[in-house]
Amino acid sequence: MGIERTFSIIKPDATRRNLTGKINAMFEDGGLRIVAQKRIRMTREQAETFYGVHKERAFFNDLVEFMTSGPVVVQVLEGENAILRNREIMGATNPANADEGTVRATYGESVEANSVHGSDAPETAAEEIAFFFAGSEITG
Ligand code: RTP
Ligand code: MG
Repeated sequence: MGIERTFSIIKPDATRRNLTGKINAMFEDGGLRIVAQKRIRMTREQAETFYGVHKERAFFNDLVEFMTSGPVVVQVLEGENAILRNREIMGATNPANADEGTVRATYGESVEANSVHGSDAPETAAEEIAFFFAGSEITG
């Protein structure tokens, strides 16, 4: 518990539909503060490394293709219990199973094009933040 930071990505399906502001409002209304943010085009190498834990999965190549198909917004979100809070705001991986009012239920198109990523634990949050941001780019 306490104030935590988590890593978030607004995925290409959402940037394509110009939903960055609407999704950020859901994070902010949910009690999270955006303490770092940049819009980038992920390289294939970055996507493969970032999702390395899934490299044996059948969906890996499609996922890398999708995550490099358009711009993404990488972010650091800060707040009370931010990792779990963000996962509540996002909803279940598959938008069909996500609770009403969550980002994925509202905007997700499919299990792959599910609009957002959020870290799942303190260790992965720290790794994912460091993968995309220098300490000097984050201000609380
Ligand atoms: P995330 O890491 O993005 O927050 O999502 P998650 O923990 O809810 O889902 P995870 O199992 O870690 O999967 C990572 C991302 O891979 C895509 N995916 N596609 N085609 C499929 O069956 C499938 N399953 C997962 C999704 O974009 C998911 O967020
Ligand atoms: Mg995951």
